[in-house]
Amino acid sequence: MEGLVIKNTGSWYIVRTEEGRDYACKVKGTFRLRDIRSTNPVAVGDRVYFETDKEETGLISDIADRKNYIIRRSSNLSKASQIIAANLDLFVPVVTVRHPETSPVFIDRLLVTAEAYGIPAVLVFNKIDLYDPFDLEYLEGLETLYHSIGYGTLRTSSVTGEGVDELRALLSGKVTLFSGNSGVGKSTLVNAMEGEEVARTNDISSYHKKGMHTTTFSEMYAMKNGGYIVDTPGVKGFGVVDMKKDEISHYFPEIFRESKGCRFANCQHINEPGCAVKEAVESHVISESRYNSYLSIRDDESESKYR
Ligand SMILES: Nc1nc2c(ncn2[C@@H]2O[C@H](COP(=O)(O)OP(=O)(O)O)[C@@H](O)[C@H]2O)c(=O)[nH]1
Ligand SMILES: [Mg+2]
Ligand SMILES: [Zn+2]
Repeated sequence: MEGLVIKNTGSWYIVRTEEGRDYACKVKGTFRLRDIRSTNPVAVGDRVYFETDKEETGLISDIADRKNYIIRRSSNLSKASQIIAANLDLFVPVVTVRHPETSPVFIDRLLVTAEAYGIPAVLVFNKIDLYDPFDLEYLEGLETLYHSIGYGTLRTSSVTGEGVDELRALLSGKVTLFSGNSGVGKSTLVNAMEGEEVARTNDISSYHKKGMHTTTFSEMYAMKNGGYIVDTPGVKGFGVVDMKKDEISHYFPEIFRESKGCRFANCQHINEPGCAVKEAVESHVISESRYNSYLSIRDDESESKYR
């Protein structure tokens, strides 16, 4: 049998078949993942083959080739990584200008991740019902900046419903990863799009469990009009495993574009002579904020700040 992994409970994978039947599956003992050291060989979004002799349970025997997958380092101690999701069509950083403020470097960190995996990204600015005139002015600046680089953006509010229909239409028929700081309203947005509570939110009662995540494993929500949303639990950010320091500039499209004018082919755009990127920052062709994110992500790549 064949199906799509829609949930990982830690001990079981929930696999949904084409007909919409769910099977709780385990991974066959002999099965080995070939290409990656991972704490979870199977991830949500994986298309798997499984054997079943019972009504509702099965054994996964193979995974179809993935078109992409997103990983997170499991801990500082181990080099193993956790696959968050596979076969994504769209990456949606959900960010907020306020309550809480998402830092520009974190926004860029998420976009760099999308670029590194080659997944199209659309930035969602959420909770816009809470923004005062100053926040809205700041937001306009951000929108202009990200549009100029080539990213689409959307304003949303689960309270007023603004942007919710547009977002639902954008996601229709796709497997989309929602990512962003905890508390920005990802789960509430999923519920707003679906018109019912499908994703658990961080409401008042769960604030008692300080530091604990509502869920530990990734889960995909099947949307009514087709498509799935992966709502990553408590993901503060994830390192792009194996992203080399001198590759980071490739994931800032505007920096990459300007870097072709640098005197040295291996220019890192720090303080080399004839650096076209630094010139572009000085003439405001590249934003200072983006350039600072570039430097910051470069510095952090060997550290653990974002994990
Ligand atoms: N004012 C306002 N509050 C929101 C909005 N979306 C979510 N919230 C609140 O923000 C908190 C965190 O939401 P949640 O969906 O759990 O965030 P998540 O951690 O990103 O999944 C909850 O108290 C929500 O009620 C919004 O659009 N406007
Ligand atoms: Mg949530
Ligand atoms: Zn340069």
